[in-house]
Amino acid sequence: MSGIKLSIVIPNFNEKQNLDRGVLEEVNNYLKKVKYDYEVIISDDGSTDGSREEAEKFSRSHLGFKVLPNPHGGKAKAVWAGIKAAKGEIVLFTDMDQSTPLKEVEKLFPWFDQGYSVVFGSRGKARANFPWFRQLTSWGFRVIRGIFLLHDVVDTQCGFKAFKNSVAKKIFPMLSVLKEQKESKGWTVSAFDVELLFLAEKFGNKLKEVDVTWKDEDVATNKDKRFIKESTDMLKQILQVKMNNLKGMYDQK
Ligand SMILES: Nc1nc2c(ncn2[C@@H]2O[C@H](COP(=O)(O)OP(=O)(O)O)[C@@H](O)[C@H]2O)c(=O)[nH]1
Ligand SMILES: [Mg+2]
Repeated sequence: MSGIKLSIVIPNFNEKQNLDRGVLEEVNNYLKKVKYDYEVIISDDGSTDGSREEAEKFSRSHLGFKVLPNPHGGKAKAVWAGIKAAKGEIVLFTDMDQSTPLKEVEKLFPWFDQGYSVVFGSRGKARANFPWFRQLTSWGFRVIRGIFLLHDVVDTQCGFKAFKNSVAKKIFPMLSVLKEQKESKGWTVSAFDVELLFLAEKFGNKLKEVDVTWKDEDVATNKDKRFIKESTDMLKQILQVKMNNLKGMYDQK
């Protein structure tokens, strides 16, 4: 055993603007106060804006922080690279913009003692700083997803999810996006969160959704997010997960 209680995996793709705003200092200021051992793994996703170098510089002067360089492959691949390296009992992945501040992990911890092995943040229904068109697409996404999969989950997409280490290491490799060989370009989100929770539940893990604070703190202006296209892509992937399951693709031999 490493003695590390919490591994925090932060995927990083061209997050210079958030780094300049001091997100890593924020994370470190919180962690300085905790009484357990931790590690912060910044899993770089082929950044080209100098953010990897900036995170490396920060890591050299802050104990417990390290950067893992990876070729660009999208968020799921970057998170998985971080999880593979994680030594903590519990592994949390969270977004660089810290829209959910790391402190919220305190709300997740108690559930692990109650036999849950996947405990994830939920942004609730009304989200601060969330423009109306995102409210609308996320509502539509939730309604349709709930018809097909994960009926009891309100928010599958919150970027703040914690797992027992062994569970994360078992479930992640089953994700369809991680089996794709093709190179990713630009910003790619996917419904990997949906598949992740679906698989975790399918393989007998107890899932707990916990309300966390979420306020859009993202200052990045380089994220060209086409919400309509992303939402339709996500819907396709929800149907894909449903189909994969019906075809027995996730069943272990
Ligand atoms: N969207 C996106 N995020 C990535 C990618 N690779 C790594 N990431 C990281 O994954 C997290 C996504 O968070 P964010 O952009 O705030 O997503 P959102 O708030 O859900 O729209 C950030 O820490 C990104 O730096 C990628 O290819 N696309
Ligand atoms: Mg964000």
